[in-house]
Amino acid sequence: MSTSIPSPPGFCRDCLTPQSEERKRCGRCGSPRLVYHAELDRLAIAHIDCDAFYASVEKRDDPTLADKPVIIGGGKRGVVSTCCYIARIHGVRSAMPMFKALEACPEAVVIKPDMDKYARVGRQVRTMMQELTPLVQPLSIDEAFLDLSGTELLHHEPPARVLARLARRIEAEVGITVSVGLSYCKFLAKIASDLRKPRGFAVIGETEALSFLAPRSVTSIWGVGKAFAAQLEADGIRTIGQLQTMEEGDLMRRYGTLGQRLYRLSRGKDDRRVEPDEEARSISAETTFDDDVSNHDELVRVLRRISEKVAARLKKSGVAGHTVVLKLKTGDFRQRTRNRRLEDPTQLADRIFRTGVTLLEKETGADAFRLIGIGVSDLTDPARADPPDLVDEQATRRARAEGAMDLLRNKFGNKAIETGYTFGNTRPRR
Ligand code: DCP
Ligand code: MG
Repeated sequence: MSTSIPSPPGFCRDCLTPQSEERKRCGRCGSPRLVYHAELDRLAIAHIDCDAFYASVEKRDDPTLADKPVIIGGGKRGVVSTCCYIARIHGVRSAMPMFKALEACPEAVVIKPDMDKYARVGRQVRTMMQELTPLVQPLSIDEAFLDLSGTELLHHEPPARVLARLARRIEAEVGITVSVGLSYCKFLAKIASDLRKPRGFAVIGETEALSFLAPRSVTSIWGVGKAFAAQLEADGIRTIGQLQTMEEGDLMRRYGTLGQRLYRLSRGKDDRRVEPDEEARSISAETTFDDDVSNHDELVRVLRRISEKVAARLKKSGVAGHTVVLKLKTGDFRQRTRNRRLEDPTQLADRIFRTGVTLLEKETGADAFRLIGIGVSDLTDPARADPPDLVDEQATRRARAEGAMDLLRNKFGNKAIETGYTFGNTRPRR
């Protein structure tokens, strides 16, 4: 009697041939790049992240760099933006001071970043993703979530193979490599894409979610930053496995809504949807500083100015926005966005600004920012925007004042009226 266990579904990432049994090399092309997973044909949430993004683009454009350690960075900030995987073997890392990086790897070739070029390449990759599903949510210049649920009829193959095909296409047509994480939720897809970099393809199914997460640090959980991790550590909690043994009520009593997130994510429960690119359906303005800014008052002043810009654009385009989005970039290029949905849609600088300040309040502390932006999304008809506030009469008065200022601006131009916040602000703007 045969006792062999049926092989899980699998295919070759190079020639895409399905593999009928589990083996080390592809039966057709001999490649060792095979993926197998019992849930392979069911999983549809992916996270894709380009490998050593800026460095890969530079290597693509100068083939003599192929086998050399390459560092992208320098300029005014004097830190490493990224480096290729050869430089990483020598210990070079993102955000490291350049002099340290060169101590670790003196033979490295250092290249100044060319942001316009990387943005172009990032867009090219994003367009290829959007050809597969409208549900593409970019997280940064080089990474995005994709939801491929229900696309099998369209593509005539399961998401896993669609993704492998995409990775192959990006290599062939863009000339850089990506890593893919495939799972049933965003949280695990994002962790998966980082597991086998570069040129990786990692799958995390529902069956192994708990055991996969158990030994990992709580810092893998989305929303657990340094400060919160230190608080958890002080409470004796280091691993996700420890969280898995705790009651939801207990975690919520200790850590509030974050506690609920810990409870759910530690068990691999994450029902956040992949939200397609909001940028196209929002109006925003931002400012990049020459030197990073941590001063709260300074940030508030800039926020006022850019809120006014956004309001002016809303009014000009004849739309109102329902959700205010604050965007911050830290000195090391990490981006944070914070949203708040308003009770009613707005066109008013004052409402956008005040909501922005509330969101900003939670983010400032020791951090210094290189960019601040504010915008509104969920754009709608302005007919229902900004009803008089029966509770806060001040707000109604401010709204009326803003209307009067708009009239004056239309008559005498933008510079004619400045509010207390923007008056006399001489910071460089972009
Ligand atoms: N970046 C930066 N400064 C940082 C981190 C990143 O300027 N501290 C830039 C350069 C990276 C790009 O953002 O190329 C994408 O960031 P990733 O974290 O995805 O890093 P890489 O793509 O470079 O490498 P990996 O293969 O680890 O994804
Ligand atoms: Mg990357």
